[in-house]
Amino acid sequence: MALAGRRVRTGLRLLACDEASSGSRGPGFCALLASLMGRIAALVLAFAAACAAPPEVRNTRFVVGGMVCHSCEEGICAAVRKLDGVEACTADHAAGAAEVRHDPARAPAAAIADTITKLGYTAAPAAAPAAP
Ligand SMILES: [Cu+2]
Repeated sequence: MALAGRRVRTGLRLLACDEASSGSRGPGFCALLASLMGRIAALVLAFAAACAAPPEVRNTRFVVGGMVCHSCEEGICAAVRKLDGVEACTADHAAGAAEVRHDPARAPAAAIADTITKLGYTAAPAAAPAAP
């Protein structure tokens, strides 16, 4: 039978529609399938939009040990600012801290701490994150 051959060739989706037209699944099945496909497409688009959304930039405070003068602050921030995803850096040797404005997706706090540590200081994100 021609219909059987068509089912084999065209695959699942048409098979479902053929069954719908014969009444075994009700007339709304194809419409339901189309609406489901539409929803999946909308979901994919929403996901793509989320990926293209502006990065979530935030401030992270680091406890930095070993800074003794102003040029320590400068050296640390010069290195940290070179990281992709870092927007700003301030360091305070008296407070033993650095404040970094960064996109955690591109410049995670761990990578920033690592950069500071490689310069010979100790560094760790402060326990309580600073307000964005
Ligand atoms: Cu110094």
